[in-house]
Amino acid sequence: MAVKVYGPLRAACPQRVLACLVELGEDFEVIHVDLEAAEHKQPEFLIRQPFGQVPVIEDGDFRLYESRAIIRYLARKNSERGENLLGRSAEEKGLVDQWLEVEAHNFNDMVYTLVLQLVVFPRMAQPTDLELVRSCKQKLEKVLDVYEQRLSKSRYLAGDSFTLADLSHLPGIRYLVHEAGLGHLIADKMNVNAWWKDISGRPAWKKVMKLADY
Ligand SMILES: N[C@@H](CCC(=O)N[C@@H](CS)C(=O)NCC(=O)O)C(=O)O
Repeated sequence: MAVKVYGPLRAACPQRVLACLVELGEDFEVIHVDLEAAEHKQPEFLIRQPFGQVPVIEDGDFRLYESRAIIRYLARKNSERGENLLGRSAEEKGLVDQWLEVEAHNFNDMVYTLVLQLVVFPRMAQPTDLELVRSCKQKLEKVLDVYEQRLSKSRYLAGDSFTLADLSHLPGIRYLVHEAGLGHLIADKMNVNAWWKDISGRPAWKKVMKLADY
């Protein structure tokens, strides 16, 4: 039975889930949620996701929200077949978890603020806080210095194979590069740039981009 994914194809968190489903070769069906019409704040949607955010999945009778919890669930469920996205040894699994946490707490927080200030607010004709943008960019550069160091030692964040740790960064970096005009933050770092080219060139991500009609 196909996994139902609730969320627009063009939102970052649903894209994280879709990239994972495509990597794993699992069937899925996207159920569009119109954020502009605030469908995600309506009682019918709040039954599925009480915080009023996308994505949510339904896998048969099982319902799950929080995109990083969803990708972990999907990867565990499919660990016997398809790509191994969780790491193999205890050490590699530990590193996958470590970099997933770094993505969620060190990287994503900065990207979220920058996208809000540079992409969302201008679209809504609201002013951009340039001081906040400056300090966020500075903080993100320091975070990416750590990535540069790490990626000088291994091809992927958790070692020699592509895992959830890498996958989870795809939507955020796409926003930086293609929507916020901050591609130089990636391009200026040799190893980070090579890693981004590698992971964004994977057929699964290209398929998600095609589905989203970019
Ligand atoms: N931690 C949540 C964050 C979900 C989230 O922020 N979703 C955004 C779209 S990427 C959303 O629903 N935004 C609309 C809103 O928060 O009202 C996850 O990873 O699933």
